[in-house]
Amino acid sequence: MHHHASHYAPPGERVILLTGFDPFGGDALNPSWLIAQALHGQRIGGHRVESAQLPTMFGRSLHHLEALIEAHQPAMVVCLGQAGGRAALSLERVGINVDDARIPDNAGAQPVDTPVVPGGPAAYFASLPVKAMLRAVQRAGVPCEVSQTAGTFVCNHVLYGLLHRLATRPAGAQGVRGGFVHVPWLPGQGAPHLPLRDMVRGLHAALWAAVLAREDIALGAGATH
Ligand code: PCA
Repeated sequence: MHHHASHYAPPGERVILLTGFDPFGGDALNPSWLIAQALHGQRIGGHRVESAQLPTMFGRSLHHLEALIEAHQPAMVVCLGQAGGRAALSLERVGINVDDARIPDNAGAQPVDTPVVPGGPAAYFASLPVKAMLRAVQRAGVPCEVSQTAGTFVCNHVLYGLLHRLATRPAGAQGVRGGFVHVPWLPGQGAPHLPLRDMVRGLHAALWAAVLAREDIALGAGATH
């Protein structure tokens, strides 16, 4: 009996769900999706990476993510997004309960000061060990930082919605960790930028650290302003 590798998941194999977005705001590509694609099927610390694309749309992005979580029952969810203007892989610490779009999303929606989840708490902290991930990525020689804001566009929308969903799951489905990593432009999109291979290597190191570190480490990575 033969199983094609991509169709054969050993029973109990744990999944890291890794998402990227489609291009938005006039860009021809989105590095977040190229990185997710490059890591699809990789085995990291006993987990298998399952990659998927989210639409850069308020609402639809989150519904799609929820369907992916139902389908794959991941042990960990890491969403990636492009952050033009940033120079390093940005490990997001927090998602906030507000949509405030400076540009329209890919469906033309441009909400201003509406909640992601009406009546939800103001914010959720990412449940990934961001400091352990930071150290691992920096040791791999890839620029990395902890970020205190994921903005108020679709990426923050997805981060907040993900964390709300993980925090309010029924008992028995707890313990799934989730978070978000913003990535710089690729060469050719603008400056600053990082090569795709460096971003893929950095993300690999970050996922490895996230799987291995049950507890986060104490490592100063705050911002003065
Ligand atoms: N970046 C946008 C949305 C999609 C993406 O890749 C953001 O930072 O909100």
